[in-house]
Amino acid sequence: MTDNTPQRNPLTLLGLGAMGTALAHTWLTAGHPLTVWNRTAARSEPLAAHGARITATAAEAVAASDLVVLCLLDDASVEEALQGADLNGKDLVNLTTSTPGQARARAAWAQERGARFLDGGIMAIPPMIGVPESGGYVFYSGSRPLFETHEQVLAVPTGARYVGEDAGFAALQDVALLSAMTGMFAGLSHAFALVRKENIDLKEFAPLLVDWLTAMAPATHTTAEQLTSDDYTTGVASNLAMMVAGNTTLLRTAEEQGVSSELLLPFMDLMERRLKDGHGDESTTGLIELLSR
Ligand code: FVH
Repeated sequence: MTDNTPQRNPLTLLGLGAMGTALAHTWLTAGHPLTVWNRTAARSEPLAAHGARITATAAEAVAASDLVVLCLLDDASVEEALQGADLNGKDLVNLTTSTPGQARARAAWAQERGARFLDGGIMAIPPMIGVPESGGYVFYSGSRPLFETHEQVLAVPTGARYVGEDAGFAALQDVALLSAMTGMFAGLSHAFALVRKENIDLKEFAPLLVDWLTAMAPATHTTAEQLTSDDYTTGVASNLAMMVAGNTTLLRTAEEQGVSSELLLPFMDLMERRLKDGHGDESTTGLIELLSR
C-alpha cells in the first residue's frame, strides 16, 4: 500500500516556554517532523507524546534539521543556547524578542558561522498561535532566500510578513507596535483611574473606551500622510492650540478625582513646547519632531 500522506519539511525548535510550546503544537499538528530542545528538560517531555523528538542538548537539536527556529527569552539566551552548536549550512530563524541592533548583530554572528539568518518579531500572544482568525502574525526580516525557502513552514503557526533584507526591521516594527500599545495601556489606565471609585459600572464603561479608541485610531493614517508630505497642517481635525487648551480640563479633572497625572504629563509637555514654537495649527504630528535626538 502506498502512503499518500504529503511529506512535511522537518524543523528544529529551541525553546519551549509559553510561546515555543504553542508554536511546537501547530507544527506537530500540521505533520511537520519536529525536533525540540529546552534548557529545562521537563518542559520538553509532554511534547514527546505528540510526536516531537526530544534532544538532550541544543547542539544535537541543531544538527537534526536544516531549519532551526529559536524562541528563547532574550538575545543573551540565544548566545548561550547556541554555544557549541555547528551552525554551518543552517537556516536560523530567531523569534526571540530583540532590539534592532541585537538582530543585526546576531545576523552578522550567524553569517560568520556559515548560517543564513532571519529575525522574527511575533505580533501575537500564545493563545493566538494556530488560530488564523486571531489576526496574529510574525514580522520577518533578513535573508529573503531563507524566507522564501521556508515561508510555508513559517506560516503554519500564524501569519508571516516579510519586511526587508535589513535584519533589524522586524524587531524595529515589532517594538514600534509594542511601544504604541504601551501608550494605549497608559491612556486606558488613566481613564479607569478617573472613573473607578464612582458609581459607574466599569463593565459598561469598557466598551465605551474601546469604541472611542477605535474611532480615534484612523488618525494614525493622517499622521503617516503628514509625515510623508512634510505638511502637518493639512487634514487636521483637532488642532494643537485647541488640544492644549483642553488639557487644562483633563488635568483639573484628574485633580478633582484624586488621580495622578503622571501618565499624561510627558505628552502634554511636548504639546505645550510645540505650541510655544508657533505650531498651534498643526495636529500632534509635529511632536514627533521633538522626539528625534
Ligand atoms: N508570551 C508572550 O505573550 C510573548 C508574545 C510576543 C513574543 N514574546 C517573545 O517570545 C519569546 C519567548 O517567550 P515565551 O512566552 O515563550 O517566554 P517564557 O515562557 O518565559 O520562556 C522562555 C524560554 O527561554 C528559555 N531560556 C531562558 N533563558 C535561557 C538560557 N539562558 N538558555 C537557554 N534557554 C533559556 C526558557 O527555558 P527554561 O526556563 O524553560 O529552561 C524558556 O524555554 C520571548 O523573546 C518573548 O519576548 C512572547
